[in-house]
Amino acid sequence: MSHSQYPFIPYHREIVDEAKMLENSSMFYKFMNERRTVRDFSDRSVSLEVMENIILTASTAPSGAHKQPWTFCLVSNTDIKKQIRDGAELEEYNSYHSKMSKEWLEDIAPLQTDWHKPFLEKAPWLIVIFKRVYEIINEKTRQNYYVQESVGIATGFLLAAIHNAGLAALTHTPSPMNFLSDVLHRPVNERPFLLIPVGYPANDCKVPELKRKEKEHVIAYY
Ligand code: IYR
Repeated sequence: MSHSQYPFIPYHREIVDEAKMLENSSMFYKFMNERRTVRDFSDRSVSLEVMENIILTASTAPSGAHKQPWTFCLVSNTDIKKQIRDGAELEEYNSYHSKMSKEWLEDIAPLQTDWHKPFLEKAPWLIVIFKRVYEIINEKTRQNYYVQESVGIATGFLLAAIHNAGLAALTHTPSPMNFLSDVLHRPVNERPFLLIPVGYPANDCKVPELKRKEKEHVIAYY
């Protein structure tokens, strides 16, 4: 059976000896373990080129049928950032005052968050991730696959790339997020997935003292 219309190309990874592999994996773990979610940003600028590299890295993520079902809206415009802040604060005010359960509020108490979201104007960039639930090609719809998984993986790559660049981010989920589609005039096949402010942490930035689970609690061995 010939698949010549779907060409394959050779793929190799450089063989890394076991000692080096152990060192690389341990160093990468330590590096990623330094990543923290930040809510206190500096207004110091970050170049567009850096942001584009970060997004291109995210877009290398695997996706169902290689559809890359994502759009990363990159916002620096102060007017649009204000509209996003206003929309988010309206939703968050309602969440904190009536929608979130007592248990939920208890669970996030250590993060000391509230409905005020000044970082949405302070951070130099907002990345608004949209998942593309289907494609529109020549006015016809075409399916995408495992969209939630694909966009989740791409977001993980994005957060790693932001950390690697020496920057910080917040994975923010004002709920509901429909206002983002309106503010950014997104097409009907896209749904908001996450709102991610990116920048330098403020000089006096503090983060909650959190512990991460030990390996016994995250790995089940068979
Ligand atoms: N979305 C709200 C509340 C919130 C919810 C969870 I779950 C968190 O981990 C943190 C916050 C907010 O962003 O304030």
